[in-house]
Amino acid sequence: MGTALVYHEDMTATRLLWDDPECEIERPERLTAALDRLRQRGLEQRCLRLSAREASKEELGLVHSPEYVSLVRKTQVLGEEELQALSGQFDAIYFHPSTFHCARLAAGAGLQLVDAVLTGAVQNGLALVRPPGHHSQRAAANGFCVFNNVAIAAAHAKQKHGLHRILIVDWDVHHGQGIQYLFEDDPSVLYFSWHRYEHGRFWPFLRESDADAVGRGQGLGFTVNLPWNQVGMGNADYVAAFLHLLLPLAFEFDPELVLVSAGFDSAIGDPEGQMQATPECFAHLTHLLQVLAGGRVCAMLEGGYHLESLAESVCMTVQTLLGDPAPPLSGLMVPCQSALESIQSARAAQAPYWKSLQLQDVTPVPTSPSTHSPEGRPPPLLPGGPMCKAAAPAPAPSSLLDQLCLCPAPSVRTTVALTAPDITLVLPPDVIQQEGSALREETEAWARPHESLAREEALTALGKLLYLLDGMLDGQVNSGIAATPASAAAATLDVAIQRGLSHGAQRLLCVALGQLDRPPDLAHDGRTLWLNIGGKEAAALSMFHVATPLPVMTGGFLSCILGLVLPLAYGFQPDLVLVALGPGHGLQGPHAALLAAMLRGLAGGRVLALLEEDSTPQLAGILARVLRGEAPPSLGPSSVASPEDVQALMYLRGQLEPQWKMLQVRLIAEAWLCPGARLCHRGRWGGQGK
Ligand code: X5A
Ligand code: ZN
Repeated sequence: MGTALVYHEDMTATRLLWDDPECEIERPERLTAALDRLRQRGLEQRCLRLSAREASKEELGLVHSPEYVSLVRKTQVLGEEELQALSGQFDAIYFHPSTFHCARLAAGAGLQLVDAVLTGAVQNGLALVRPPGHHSQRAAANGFCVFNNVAIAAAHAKQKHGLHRILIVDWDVHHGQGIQYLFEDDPSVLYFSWHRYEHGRFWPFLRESDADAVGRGQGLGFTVNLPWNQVGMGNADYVAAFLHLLLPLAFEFDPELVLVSAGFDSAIGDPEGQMQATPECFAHLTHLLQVLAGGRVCAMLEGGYHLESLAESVCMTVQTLLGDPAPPLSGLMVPCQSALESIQSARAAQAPYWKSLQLQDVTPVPTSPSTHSPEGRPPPLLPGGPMCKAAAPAPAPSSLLDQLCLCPAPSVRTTVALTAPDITLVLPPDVIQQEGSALREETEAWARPHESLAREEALTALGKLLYLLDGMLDGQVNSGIAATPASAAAATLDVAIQRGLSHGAQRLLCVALGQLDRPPDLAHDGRTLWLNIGGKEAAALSMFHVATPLPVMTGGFLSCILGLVLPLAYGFQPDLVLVALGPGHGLQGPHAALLAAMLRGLAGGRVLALLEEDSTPQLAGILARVLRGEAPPSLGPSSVASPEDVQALMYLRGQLEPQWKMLQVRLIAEAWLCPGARLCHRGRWGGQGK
């Protein structure tokens, strides 16, 4: 449905006129660097370009006092000395004669973006603005911010569009205390912010930036602070924060709109943040937010002071808003201890207000397994005991992924290879229905060991699947859907795995729903992570062979995805994902769509969905749409997880978290669990940063 890019050249006018080492980083080149890079990448051209308008006095008045607005208006006619004197009355602020005009454009850009999204003109968008907004308060400029662009947009969405639930995600590295103050007693705005905090020793040095500030009155639980107490937080820390803190609350909140205070000073290289997250991480953060609110995501620029890192991160965000798959994340996916402490304390502070956090944190983790491996003894998690390195698969990226980085969007995003013809009716226009099939002899050779593939129907379906898979592995097609007769599902999946592994996939994630057993001849070499959802009981037969029952309630399904499937998937870093809806999978369309949409964040979006031939065209259609980048339908208010669902998750987490660190949400005496623990961590404090 399209992505808006809202901008106006006039916003490059405001600049620092005197010497001030604190403020000099907020300069016009921030906007031009970002925009130039968007053009270079051909991304700007793919967006609906909107020219920013000025916000009106009334619109500014949605969050600011009339006195403050007229004070800022008067700066237009002040001389340099007066400007400097007035600036000195605020913390980390400079005024310029153009500041009022720029700040009104910045706020107006946000309003235009929200209007474009809420009227359905576009699906999502980014407003490239300065000055930034999230520190500014009802009657105060602060931290380079004059008018609170995101807060004004939220108030406008409530007032003019009648929205009742707005999520604000502030991924800037500073605490947007301005937004917090403006909505702290308002349950219709859920404000999430992570920020460099260092136990209060980092700007703006506020007690109320800590995790125990959770809102007040009616707004209790609608302010979520995640303070980072060390610098150097990276991709694993950010993704873990989303999976284990933000997203459970966000799904429970069920927003109608997501606003992002998109500051990129939380990215690597930034002098303010001193963090380590790479630009691709912002593709993943964006992607993870796009499953909310039917994909209505409005991002507005806040900070970001390292021009190169800023420009790249902006490109990643826009590219993802446009629906391109996120590039794979680099680096070891192991959150650091300090990040886990922060996430855990924020979860504890929020638990009284959110059902999705409650059961999980109070249920004791069973020490002895409630299920047993076929041999009747506790499942051996790993041959040879705890293996810290296991979370770090082969360091060499596959050559396929290298190619993928050079050419991020294959010309054909999604192919559908179905034997049932009625699917065409529900396909979006740019989804290609595949005609081709693998060579007959080749197909027969793959089918030979499997009795269930002997039938003509099964063989035909297999030929199409193999052709599709080859297209994906060659990089011609990004994702696809294939169908198979129900009786041949297991064998077809087995062949798909073997073919994937022998044709270039280094690590293959297989998410099998329903009654599908791990192929018996599949090598235990750590190249395949087998995850069965729909098993009779929760069991971790090895760190690469996990089964869990299909959760009955939506709440349980969400915690299974966020608390188990995605942490395992992000930890494993596959370069190919197979999702199979096998016999008796019992998955509803919206649940299947959500799972597929979220798995698309892995492997550069290289996801093949395998359906049973008699699946409804609706199911195939909804999967085709999410695989090509459309937002999944929102699930609506989520029910709680059943005690059994929670039990299964807790059990698996207990079994697997020593090996799969992305699962971790509690603090464990790590040295005790895993004697080599120190080796698990990157030399994260050794390189850049402090
Ligand atoms: C928007 C933003 C930072 C202010 C830092 C002052 N402001 N030391 O990133
Ligand atoms: Zn910032």
